[in-house]
Amino acid sequence: MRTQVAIIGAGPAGLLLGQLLQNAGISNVIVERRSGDYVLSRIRAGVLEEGTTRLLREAKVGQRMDAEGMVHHGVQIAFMDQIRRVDLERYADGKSVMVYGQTEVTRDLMEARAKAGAVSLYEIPDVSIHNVETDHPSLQFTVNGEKEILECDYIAGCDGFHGISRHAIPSEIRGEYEKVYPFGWLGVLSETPPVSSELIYGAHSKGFFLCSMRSLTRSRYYLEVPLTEKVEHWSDDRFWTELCSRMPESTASQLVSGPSIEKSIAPLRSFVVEPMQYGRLFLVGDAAHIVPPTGAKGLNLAASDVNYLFRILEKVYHAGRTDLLPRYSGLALDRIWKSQRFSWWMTSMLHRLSANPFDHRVQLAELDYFTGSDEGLRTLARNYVGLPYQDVG
Ligand code: RFL
Ligand code: PHB
Repeated sequence: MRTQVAIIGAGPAGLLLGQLLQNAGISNVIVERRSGDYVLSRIRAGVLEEGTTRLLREAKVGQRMDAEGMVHHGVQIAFMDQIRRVDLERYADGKSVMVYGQTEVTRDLMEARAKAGAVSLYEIPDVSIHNVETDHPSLQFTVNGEKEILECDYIAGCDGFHGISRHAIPSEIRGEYEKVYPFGWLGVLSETPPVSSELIYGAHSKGFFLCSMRSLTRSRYYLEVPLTEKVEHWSDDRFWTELCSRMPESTASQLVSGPSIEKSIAPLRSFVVEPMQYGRLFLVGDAAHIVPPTGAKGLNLAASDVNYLFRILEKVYHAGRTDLLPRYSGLALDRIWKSQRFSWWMTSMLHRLSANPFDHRVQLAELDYFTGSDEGLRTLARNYVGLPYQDVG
C-alpha cells in the first residue's frame, strides 16, 4: 500500500489533518489502534477557540457545529462566595469561544472522511514506524492476519500521549519536560440543564470546581479530587452534595441534579516533547504535549499543530516548498509553550496546591487582581480565547 501522508491515530488531530489534506488533493491513510465506536465513547473537551472553529469550517466540517454549538461571549470565575465575569468580547478584541463537544467534532470528522472515501484502518494494535531518517519512510502493521507495509512520503504521529510516535525520536535528540499535579478531575456528565448559561471556573478551600455543558439540556461538571480517590467511592449523591458545597450559595440553589451518564477521574499533567519533528516524522497534538484541562487548551493545541503542519504540507506538495518542513517544530512549540504557561497558571490559581494559609491568601489576591482589573481581565481573556496563529512563510 502507498499514500502520501500516513497518519497514526484517529483522534481529532489525525482526523482533522486527514480531512484538510484530502480536500487539498493530498492522499492519506489513517491507522488507529481502537475501534471507531471506542474513539467516539471518550468524553473529553468542550471548548473550542476561534482558530479551531475556523479550521473546522475550512475542512468543511463546520455545519453541525455552527447549527448546534453554543457561542460563549464570557466565562465566570467564582471565589470567596462571589462570581466575577470575564467579558471575552470586550477584553479579547471581540473574540469568543464555541462550546461544542470533542465527541461531536470527532463524529463530524469521521462522517466527512467516510463520505470522501478516504481510507481509515481501525483496530490495528501493532503499528510500527520505519526509516523516518530516509526518503522512504513506512508504517508496518497487521490487517486481518496479514502483514501490511504502508509506504509514504511523511508520517504524522497523531497517536496521543500513550502512542508510539514520540518514541521513534532517538532519546539523545528527544527532550521531555513534565509536571505532574497531586490531584485529578472527577467529571460527571448528566442529562440536566446547565446551572449557568456560561462556564463557571471556581476556587474553593475544599478544591476547584468547574460547571460546563454540552447543550441546553446536558451538563458537564468537574471536581478537584486527590489522586488517591477512586471513582467507585463517588455516588451521584456524594458528587452533587460536594459540588454544591463548593459553589456560591446563589448558584448552588439553581443546580438541577440528576443521574450521571458518565463519571471518571482524569489525572492532571503538563508535558512537552521537543523537537516535534525527526526526519519525515511529525508529532501532532497530545502525542507531543499534554496540558492540564483548566485552560481548555488540549484539543485547541492539537488543532493549531494541525494548522501548521497542513499549511506546510500543502506548500510542499503544491509549490515544492520542502524548505518549510524544518519550520514546523519551532512554529508549533512557540504556541504550545505559551498555552502551557496559561494552563499551568490557571491550574495554580484555581486549585488547592498547598495547605499553607499564606499560599491560599496569595491565590485569593491573584484571583482578585486578574478578575478585578482591566489589565488582568485582558490577559485572562486573550489567552482563554486563544493566541493568534503565525504564518508558515
Ligand atoms: P487523542 O484524542 O488522544 O487521539 C489519539 C488517538 O491515537 C490512537 N492511538 C493509536 N493508534 C494507532 N497506533 C497506536 N500505537 C496508537 N496509540 C494511540 C488513540 O486510540 C486515539 O484515538 O489525541 P489528539 O487527537 O491529539 O487530541 C487531543 C485531545 O483529545 C485532548 O487534547 C483534549 O481532549 C484535552 N481536553 C480539552 N481540550 C480542549 O481544547 N478543551 C477542553 O475543554 C478540554 N477538556 C480535555 C478536557 C481532556 C480531558 N481528559 C480526559 C484528559 C477535559 C478532560 C477531562
Ligand atoms: C468541558 O466542558 O469538558 C471542559 C470545559 C472547559 C475546560 C475543561 C473541560 O477548561
